[in-house]
Amino acid sequence: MKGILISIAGVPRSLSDFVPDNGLALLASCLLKNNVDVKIFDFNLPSIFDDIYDKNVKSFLEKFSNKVFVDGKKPDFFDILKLKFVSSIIERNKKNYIEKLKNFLLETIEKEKTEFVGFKLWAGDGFDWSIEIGEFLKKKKPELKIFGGGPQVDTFEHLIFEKGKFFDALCYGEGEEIIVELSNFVQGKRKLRDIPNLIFKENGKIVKTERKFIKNLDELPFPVYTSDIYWKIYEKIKMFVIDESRGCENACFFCIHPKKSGKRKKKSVEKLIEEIKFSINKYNVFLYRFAGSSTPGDLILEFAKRIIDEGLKIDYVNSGYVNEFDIDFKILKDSGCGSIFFGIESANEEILKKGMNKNVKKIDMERVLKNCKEAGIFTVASFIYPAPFENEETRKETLQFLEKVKPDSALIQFPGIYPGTVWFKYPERFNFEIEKESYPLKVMNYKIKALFPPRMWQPLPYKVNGMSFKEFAYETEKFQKDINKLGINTSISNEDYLFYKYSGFKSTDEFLKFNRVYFYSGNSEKLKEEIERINKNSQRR
Ligand code: B12
Repeated sequence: MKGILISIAGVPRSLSDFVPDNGLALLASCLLKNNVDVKIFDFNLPSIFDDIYDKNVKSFLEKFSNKVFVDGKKPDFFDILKLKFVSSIIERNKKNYIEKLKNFLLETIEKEKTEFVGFKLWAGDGFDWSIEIGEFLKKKKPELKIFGGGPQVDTFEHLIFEKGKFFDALCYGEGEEIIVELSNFVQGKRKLRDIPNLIFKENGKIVKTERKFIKNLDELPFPVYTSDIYWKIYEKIKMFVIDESRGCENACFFCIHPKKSGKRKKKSVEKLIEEIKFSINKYNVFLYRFAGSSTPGDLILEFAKRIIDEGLKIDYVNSGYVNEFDIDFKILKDSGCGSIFFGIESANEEILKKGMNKNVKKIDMERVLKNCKEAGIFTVASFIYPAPFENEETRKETLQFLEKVKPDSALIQFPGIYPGTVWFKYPERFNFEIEKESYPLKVMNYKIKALFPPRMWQPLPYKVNGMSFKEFAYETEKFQKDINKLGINTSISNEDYLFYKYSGFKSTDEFLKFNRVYFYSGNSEKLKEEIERINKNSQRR
């Protein structure tokens, strides 16, 4: 029995796109344990730029991005005209690239006699490309079973069938047991109706089977990243994502997690240490990013103590919820914790409570962020701006908070409304105006126009505090600029910090500037060199 797992996320936009996909590596591991021969095709690689950005495109974008990002000059009228022209060439090249992927996958499937394909579905370009390729494969090989799973299914569920009718089944929630059952289905040993976490069509009607959660994360096998299974793993960054916890108790109104992963579960520290040791010995990997959207504070502290006791020399980053992080950050720092991402969202307690369901006190946020920074951990605070109920006063309050706390980086996003969240369910409660019926289908394949600033993207069809997309995206941009004026960076995430640490760049500013140029102009050579440096430097211990 042979299967392949595929991830296509579109044109890479940041170094984190080059981190190996732990989700697919875990599914592959489950399949291997059940004697299914599997391969992972993760097309999120620097070399993708060579297919999509041809020589002329690269050369114009390099000049343009050096002018704008390095020299800090404003683009003129002719630059914008040329940018529009280049953008249309890129769109044409993307079409050719999809054709290339189709043929490559079809040849592989025919040569290997593959019986099923599983797509991990992402948003944006990656979603459209996966649908187009899946449709093509099904047409050429009707007997081939095609499944879909991943974050996009958790958000849009059965609506995915509106764009991709060819899927034999979609998997929502956790997929470890499901992918094995699906391979049994392909062999005729199981019926779809008897497999949990599925959405499929029967006689034209949508069927959703019962939800099942993994009970004990310790029982999961380790993800598999060997080069015989994971295609072109050598082009990826040597950083592993460690699935230390799933689910979250906090139920923030904007977050999909209460729906995706249910109640919180944690891996034991014992198992985590075993996984780290295994990754060092087998793969020579020393950089880690925890997967949990909020890593439990008690778990990370226990983990840190064990890392120190065992004398393991690693670097890792994680995310945290303020109320759980009144902990001794020095221990974390000594164990190799390089950076923590805190979802702060706003400094105004009423916005937090009424708009986000976050019962966090400003005084606690200040203390935790300050303690984290003082321990020498690169402290990232993320904000949603403009938030529901935002006004001049609350804007000022968040700016003053930032001035006082001075995190190492403050990431600012406008409110994103995901189907399946409380924000989407009751928009009127949060000052959002949204056409609920048509919204999910409109945003399912929403594309970020990477070459242009957000205000020039296709407008998202909702209003925030009475403002249209153009208006609120402009507010976000202005807020970012005001934060920059405080001397605070607004672009570096927690994992970026580790990439920076080992990238060889002299300052975070330099790291940002050059990476902006590389990604903007599709400079795959420079990206590959940078990845090599990160991989080499992070192993020198
Ligand atoms: C770690 C992480 C990453 C890692 C690893 C990828 C991963 N595992 O998803 C890295 C750093 C590579 C990454 C990158 C990106 N990420 Co990310 N990432 C996360 C994060 C924080 C945790 C994911 C995780 O490890 N989950 C645990 C693993 C085991 O779950 P999983 O991968 O989803 O797979 C399980 C199921 O989904 C299912 N499944 C998945 N695929 C399939 C396929 C089949 C056939 C079946 C049956 C089942 C199945 O089974 C798996 C096992 O249970 C989540 C937020 C969160 N806390 O969930 C965001 C998140 C998944 N990322 C997100 C985004 C947007 C991105 C980027 C596009 C960021 C960017 N550059 O803009 C990139 C692109 C990805 C790429 N491949 O290049 C979004 C996805 C939104 C969407 N609808 O697409 C999320 C939800 C965050 C958010 N709210 O914005 N990410």
